[in-house]
Amino acid sequence: GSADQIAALRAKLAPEGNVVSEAGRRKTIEVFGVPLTPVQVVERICFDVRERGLPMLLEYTAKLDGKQLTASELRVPAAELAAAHAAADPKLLEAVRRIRKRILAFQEAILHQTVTVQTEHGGYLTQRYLPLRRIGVCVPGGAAAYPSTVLMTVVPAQAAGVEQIAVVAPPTAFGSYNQDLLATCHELGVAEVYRAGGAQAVAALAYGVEGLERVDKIVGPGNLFVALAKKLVFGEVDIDSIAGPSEVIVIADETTRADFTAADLIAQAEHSPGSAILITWHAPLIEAVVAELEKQLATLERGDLTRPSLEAFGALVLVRNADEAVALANELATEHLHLAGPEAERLADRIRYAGAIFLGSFTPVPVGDYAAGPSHVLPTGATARFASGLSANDFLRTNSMIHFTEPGLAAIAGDVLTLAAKEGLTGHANSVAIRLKKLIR
Ligand code: HSO
Ligand code: ZN
Repeated sequence: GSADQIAALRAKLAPEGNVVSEAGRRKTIEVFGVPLTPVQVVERICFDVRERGLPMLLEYTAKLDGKQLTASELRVPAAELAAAHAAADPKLLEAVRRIRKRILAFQEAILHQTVTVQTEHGGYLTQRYLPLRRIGVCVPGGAAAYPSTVLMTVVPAQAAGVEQIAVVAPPTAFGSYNQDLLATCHELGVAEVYRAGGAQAVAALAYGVEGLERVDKIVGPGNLFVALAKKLVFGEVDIDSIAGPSEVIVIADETTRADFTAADLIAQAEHSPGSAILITWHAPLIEAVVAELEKQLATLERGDLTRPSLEAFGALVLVRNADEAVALANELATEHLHLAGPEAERLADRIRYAGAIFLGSFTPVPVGDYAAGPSHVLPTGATARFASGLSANDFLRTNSMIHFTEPGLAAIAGDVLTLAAKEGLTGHANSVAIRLKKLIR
């Protein structure tokens, strides 16, 4: 591919609404009666919530989400969570329980372990991992309800040992009024669910408002406003990486079934927006996939949402060979990379940049979206260059611990004194030297 072709594909992976998209950032909106960029809007919302707390959170919820809530309606009552759980489809709850176990098993297995290195003369150095105390999870409520996002954020946090988890979801039918979402929270032991979304919810989590204690870290996906607000509050709280619209690249070969691949592209586009790119060196596959897409879209329930998403953010790319496919995939650093052919493992060895890699014909992305174990909160918009998917380790922080014995100090003192002298910090030098005198007999 030429540089132009790569740029065109990259644009498909960073549609408007993605925080890394220039177009999305520049477009102005009139929330406050004057045209402002999304960044300016978010700055104002965060400032207001920080300065004036709960009344502003409720005001923005009314203004932007169209839902007038009273102070006591911000938090979903315990009885309502319990009722949603009691009324839930038993099949949902059974699935949630089984999936929770799978996620927990994987997330616990990958947890960083405290490391101690013994040093000379009986000293030691330790890197100790401790869970965060209190986190906030953003669950989106736009184009669909996402109980799976609750699983994929809350369970890794629980695996890490986080004590308090506050979930925020917009006050919509797909958000915090969604009964499956509430039932899933209850099943996972999440007792704090708040009816708030967008930048105002992020600000409330970051700064705290009456009835919602501030958190130490905010995770979870969201629209442009959520993403920009997370960026803004970062530093006063931690955040996870900033995820935009979902994406997949499928690399397929002559053995790949066109109906499988079409279904995989549709599954991603269904997020609407969601980008879906097929890369192959087998030209007939492209024709076959086009035909399959038409066939499957015709019978698909969400076809009206999926078709425009495919048209805007989909692409079928013919390359010369597997090497070119790998190079292009690395260039695009996509959220999901599905290596559909029998050579998946060999190709995966050469993939450096991707959020999650799906290997083989029987590992469609939805398995990872819903049930496998690694979190589905993954870096999008080519941020896989530097960002990683969410995991239990993101809910840990460390203390280093340093212990020296008297002879250990004597052994290292010379180096400390040399640097202290170079920096002109005689107090530092003295704090070591004063201990040394005792040793010098
Ligand atoms: N593909 C989304 C996750 C998701 N899919 C939730 C279905 N529900 C981001 O990885
Ligand atoms: Zn998905």
